[in-house]
Amino acid sequence: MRIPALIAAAALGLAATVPAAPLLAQVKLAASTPAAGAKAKGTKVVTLTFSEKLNPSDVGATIVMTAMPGMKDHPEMLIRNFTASWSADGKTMTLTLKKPLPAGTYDVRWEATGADRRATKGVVTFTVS
Ligand SMILES: [Cu+2]
Repeated sequence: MRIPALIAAAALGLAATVPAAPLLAQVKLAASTPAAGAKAKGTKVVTLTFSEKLNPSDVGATIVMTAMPGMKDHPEMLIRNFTASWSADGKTMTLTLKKPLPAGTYDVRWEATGADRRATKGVVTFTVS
């Protein structure tokens, strides 16, 4: 009796309170290396695995150093020396650094537009010693 219930709710102006199962789920980060909160060592590769196949041109990622041992008030420092590549299944983006990341705290900030055409963003924070 799902349809009559929806019609009744709409008639009462309550359609927004009816939980609707979206046909397309919003893109999510399924996994990363290093993982969020990880204490890593000698990191030269960062991977982001998404919940669905993505078009590489719909995804952006930056690596930002936010803290460094022994340095107070470290300004955000954009790490640029990496190249991005994609897995054959279109779900995993790999950022390969030219040199391992120096000791410090990093944010990997990503933004992706999935099949539902909604942009989602997120951040993975980890520490390198
Ligand atoms: Cu730094």
